Amino acid sequence: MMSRSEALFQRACRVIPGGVNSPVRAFGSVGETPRFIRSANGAYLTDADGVEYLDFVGSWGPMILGHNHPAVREAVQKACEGGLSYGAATEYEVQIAELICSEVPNIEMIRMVNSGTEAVMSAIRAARGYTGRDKIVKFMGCYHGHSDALLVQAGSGVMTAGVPDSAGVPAGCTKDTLSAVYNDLGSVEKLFAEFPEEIAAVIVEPVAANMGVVPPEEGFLQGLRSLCTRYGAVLIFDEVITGFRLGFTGAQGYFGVDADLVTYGKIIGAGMPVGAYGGKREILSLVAPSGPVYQAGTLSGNPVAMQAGMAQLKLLREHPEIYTELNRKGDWFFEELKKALKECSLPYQVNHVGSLGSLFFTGGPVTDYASAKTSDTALFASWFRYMLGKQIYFAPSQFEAIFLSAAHTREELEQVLELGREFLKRI
Ligand code: KE4
Repeated sequence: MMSRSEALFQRACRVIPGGVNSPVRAFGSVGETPRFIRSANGAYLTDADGVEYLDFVGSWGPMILGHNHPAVREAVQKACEGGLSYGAATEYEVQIAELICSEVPNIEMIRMVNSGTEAVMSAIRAARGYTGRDKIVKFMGCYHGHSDALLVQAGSGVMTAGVPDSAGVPAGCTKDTLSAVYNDLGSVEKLFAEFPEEIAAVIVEPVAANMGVVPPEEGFLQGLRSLCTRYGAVLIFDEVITGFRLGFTGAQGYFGVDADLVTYGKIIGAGMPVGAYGGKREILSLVAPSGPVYQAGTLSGNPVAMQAGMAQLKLLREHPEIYTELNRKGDWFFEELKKALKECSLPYQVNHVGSLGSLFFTGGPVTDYASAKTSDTALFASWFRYMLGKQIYFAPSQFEAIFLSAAHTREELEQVLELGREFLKRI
């Protein structure tokens, strides 16, 4: 008898490309039928067949408090009573912008958009408008959404699919995109030496989380800061994942490095479609209608989404202990995973920063795209299938992250570690 997910997937494949609205959801690299989810609560998902899973994806990051948090749900329910969208300015977008600008370093102004892709695309345009330069530097294995110029040796679903770039992107769109090696400052210095006055921006995931999780090595982010200052380029921190996850001040606060522009997504919408880009007033004031850099959006600053995001950010701001506990939980969990590997004398790697981490099925350290790609994706797939069979839902790709939330309990994590040991003992 076919499961409901299987039946739904068959139907979906007839009317939606690949049966999904975002490629990584298709479970393509793990040889499983994608689970169609019916509901979620706290740390759990429930699929169309009523099977419950302990969830380590958390909608790819937004669910830092766990799914369906009462404060967020009630804010959305109340917001809906006022209607869904006006296409006009509202107090709600002012409130969330004031909160972020008052609490996060270097965010003097911020513009709301509808996705991380849109936030990054717009930040790049603002940096180009501000400097009058065309070239941008990105890092192999980092993923910044699917805008043309950034689909160059990208991570996440692109890396999972094993296609270095995308079809349909004209060479003209990527000719000004330069690729560097994550954690290799020399590779960036070389590009600046070659194009000393042509680089508008360097964009970096301050903790790379789209080739699996790869932390910045000591001095890497600080080095990017000095290079951008020296050559007059804009430093963009893509904090779509790290923003409001590592702490309320994100990676800037966590690592003590100042960016010029920061992009956000995920947590600031609490699960509703929200992205944002913010930073120095002298750059943001060039964005229309106050300046010549055009950017717009019908649903930008949507009142329901703003109230959802505000409810989540207010909770995080008023309860900093959430971060202390979450980061401590992450340190404990990922260190225990390392111990389990040692107990089984397995050479595999665990990278993590706070509540973000990855288990890489490769024998050497994972510090960049090339080393991440040495991972045994077939072995990852069997790990994934084993865990899914035990009702543990990890990201269906070696090149994604494990997201812990405030809703995961120590007991649940201990059970997962026990299951992990069982799997690892069989390898
Ligand atoms: P969205 O357009 O998907 O909202 O954000 C793009 C983006 C930008 N920057 C970073 C650092 C990101 O991680 C993302 C999107 N993250 C992926 C997960 N690795 C989204 C999952 C998906 O594509 O379905």
